[in-house]
Amino acid sequence: MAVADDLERARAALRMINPAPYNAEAPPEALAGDITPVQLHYVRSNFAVPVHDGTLEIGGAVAHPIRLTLDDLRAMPAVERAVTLECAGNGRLEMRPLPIGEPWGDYAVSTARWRGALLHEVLEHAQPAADGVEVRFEGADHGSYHLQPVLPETNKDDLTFARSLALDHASDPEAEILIAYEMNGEPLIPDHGAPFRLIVPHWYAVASVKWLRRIDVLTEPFVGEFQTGHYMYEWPDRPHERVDLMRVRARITDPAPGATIAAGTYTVRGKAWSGTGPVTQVDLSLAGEGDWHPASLEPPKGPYQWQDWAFEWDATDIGRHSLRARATDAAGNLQPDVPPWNRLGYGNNAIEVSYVDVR
Ligand SMILES: Nc1nc2c(c(=O)[nH]1)N[C@H]1C(S)=C(S)[C@@H](COP(=O)(O)O)O[C@H]1N2
Ligand SMILES: [Mo]
Repeated sequence: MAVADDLERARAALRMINPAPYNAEAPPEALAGDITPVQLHYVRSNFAVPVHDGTLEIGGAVAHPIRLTLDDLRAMPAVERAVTLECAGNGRLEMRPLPIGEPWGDYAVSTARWRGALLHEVLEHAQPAADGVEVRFEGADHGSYHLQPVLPETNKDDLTFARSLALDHASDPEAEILIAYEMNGEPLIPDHGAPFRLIVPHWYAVASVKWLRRIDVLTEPFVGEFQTGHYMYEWPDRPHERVDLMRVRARITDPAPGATIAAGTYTVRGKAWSGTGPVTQVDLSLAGEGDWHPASLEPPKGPYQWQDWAFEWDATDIGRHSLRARATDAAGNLQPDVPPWNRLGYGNNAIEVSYVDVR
C-alpha cells in the first residue's frame, strides 16, 4: 500500500500516456530549467516496476565474476553528471503515416543530475576476457510485452528488458557511463530505476537500463527484442540501423505554443540538444520557408545536457506568427523539415512549428 501511494505521488505531475506499463510525458514547464525536478521527469517503462534484490552480478566472459550491493557501488569513486535523456519514440505522433508504438507527443525528454559509480571501473574489477565484444545489461523487469514483438523468437509472455553496448564503449573512461544510484541528489525512485540504473550519455535513453540486475561480457553480439528487434530504424529505402545517439533538436519553451503576447519586444527562449553535440547554432524563423535568424546560444554547462538559447523578437506586427527553431550540432547535423520516417517511429527530430498571436 505504502509503495503504491509513493508511486502515485511521484506520478501526479506528469501527463500519462499509458497506465500499465506506466509511461508519461513531462509537463511543458519541465523544460524551463536546466535540471528537471524528479517529479517532472518523463517516465518510459516497457514492464511494471519490478522487485529488485539490491544486488548487481557481473559475469559472463570475465576473469573475476563479482556481486555488488548498493553500498559497494557507493564505496567506489562517485561521479555526478547532468544528462539529457530523450526517448527514441519522442515525437512519434507527428510522423505520417503514423507508426505503431507508444503515442508520444514531444515531451519524452528531461535532464537530471545523475550520480553513481563509473561502469568502466566496475568492469575493470571483473576483468573482461580478451575475446569479449559486447556487454549485456539486464533489468529486473520482465513479463508479458505490451507491444507486438519484431523478432520471431521473442516470447511475448515472458520477456526481460536487456540491452548491450560494444565492450570498447562500455570500458571507455571518456564515455563516462554511470551506474547511477542518485537522481538530483536523492536516491533513485522506483519509476526511474531504483536502486541503480545505467546512464549512457549522448544515447537515446533506451540504452540507460533501469533496475540493473546483471552485467555480462559477451563473446558474440547480443540479439534481443530491445536491441535488434525494437529500437531499430526500419528505413523504407535503405538498410536498417540501430537507434543510438540522440539526434539534434531545438525546442521553443517561451512563448508557449498558441500563446497571445502584447506587441513589443519579446525574448523567445528555448532549449537545444544533440547526442553528437554540443549544439553550435540555433536559428529562429518568424514566418514560413527561409527567413532564418541566428539566436544567441549559451555555451553548454556540461558535456551531456541541453543548452539554452534566446532571441530578441521585435514583435510589433499584429496577428498570428508561425515560430520555428532549428538547431545545428558540432558534427554539422541540421534538423530536417520533415520527420525521418521509419516503421517503428524513432528519432523524429523535425523542426517544430508553433504559432503565437501578437495583440
Ligand atoms: N529495465 C528497463 N530499463 C529501461 C527501460 C525499460 O523498459 N526497462 N526503458 C528504456 C527507455 S525506452 C527509456 S526512454 C528510458 C526512460 O528512462 P526514465 O523512465 O528514467 O525517463 O529508460 C530505458 N531503460
Ligand atoms: Mo525510450
